[in-house]
Amino acid sequence: MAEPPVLTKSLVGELAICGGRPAFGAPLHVGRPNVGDRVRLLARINDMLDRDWLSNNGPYVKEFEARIAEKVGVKHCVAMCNGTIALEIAIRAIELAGEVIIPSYTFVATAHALQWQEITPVFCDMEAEGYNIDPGKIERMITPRTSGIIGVHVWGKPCNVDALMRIADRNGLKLLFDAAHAFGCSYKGKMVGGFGLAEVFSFHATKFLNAFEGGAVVTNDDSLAAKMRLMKNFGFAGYDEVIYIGTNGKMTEASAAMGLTNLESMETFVAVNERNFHAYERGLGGIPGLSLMRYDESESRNCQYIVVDVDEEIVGLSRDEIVRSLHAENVLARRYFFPGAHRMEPYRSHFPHAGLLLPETERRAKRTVILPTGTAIGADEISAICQILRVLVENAAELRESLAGQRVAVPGGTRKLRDA
Ligand code: T4K
Repeated sequence: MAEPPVLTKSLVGELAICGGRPAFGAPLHVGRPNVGDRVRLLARINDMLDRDWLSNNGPYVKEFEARIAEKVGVKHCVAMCNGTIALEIAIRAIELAGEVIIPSYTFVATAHALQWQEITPVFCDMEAEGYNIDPGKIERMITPRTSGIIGVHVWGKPCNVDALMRIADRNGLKLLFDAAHAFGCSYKGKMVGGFGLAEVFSFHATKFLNAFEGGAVVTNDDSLAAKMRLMKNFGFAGYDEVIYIGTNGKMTEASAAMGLTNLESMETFVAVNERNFHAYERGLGGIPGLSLMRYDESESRNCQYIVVDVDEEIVGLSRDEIVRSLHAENVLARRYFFPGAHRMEPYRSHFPHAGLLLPETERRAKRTVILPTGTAIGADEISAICQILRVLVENAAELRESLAGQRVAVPGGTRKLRDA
């Protein structure tokens, strides 16, 4: 019979990385999907099957678009098959070209959506306090080839929209937002979705609102919305009439059914995420060197991410030593967005020295750890995770010594754990 997990640990020797039994019998993932009422979902799927209409702008997609536009307070929502294609289509529709300034501290899809269309992403550094692009560093990145800026609302905390709008206006640049994390969040009381020329949501399985896979571009611009509707459907304006270059960016009816069902549970998802956030706040309280990212309580927020900054000098362990220790316990914490898009291909080869201009990004990428939350976990799991972190930090010196001797597998052999 499998040995039971060990939820309470107080000694270094009990830690799984030191040979103890893992705290959890099954992996705790970051990004477990939030799923609403299954009965409602299956009823919708049955209706869809009865209707024999599975894709191509079906009734659920139209309803989903209307609901999203209404929630966000914009004129148009154009639903797509995922957030990356939605970004690509938005970038093409607003006619970005040449170079576009983006943060490097983002999921690599923001950069790829540009590079895929042979537009060069120019990486700008992030704020010292916070996780978004630093408006004060944008203008020095502008060249005669710059056509726009893509702001990313990282972790659902809106970037400094006012400053970005001023910079875009002053320099004649187009402004788009990657709002993949920020559905349900507001900036100065106005819902994210209504800023810039357009904003792009992701409804991937791991996102606050999921549609299995899915995405959308929201905008108040009528002609832009019409153009994107053509683009996501091969450019078809009628049965045999193609009037534009397009691709296949359509959302399926099954995805829209999932999205609609989850929209109905949005308040529950926020409440669960907030409850989890407060459980982490209590559990991590007083652990020196670990700081939990806070959400602005005067704004709408989805609290979808538990983001912890690890100050190695205070903690006595690096972020990576902490992540490895958590993984040994079956807590699959993530190092988003390590190592920064500028250190991924093809950007690493294109701009080998980009890191020199991105000191805050390089710093943050080494210090940030994302912990599990969402409807898949509860107070007991969070309390156990925090207790493990407390044992790690309180015994950092002893643990480091014990880890120093351990070797781990790396491509091409093994290395000392600390250097891997
Ligand atoms: N812009 C930004 C700022 C983004 O963060 C993203 C996506 C995009 C654009 C592009 O939007 P999409 O094209 O994806 O709609 C994950 C997600 O796949 C990705 O959507 C997300 N950002 C990114 C931050 O995280 P990976 O490569 O880390 O995925 P993966 O497979 O490691 O899964 C993440 C975790 O979720 C795992 O711990 C397992 C868990 N998981 C995942 C799925 C799919 C589940 O428990 N169940 C599931 O069904 O990128």
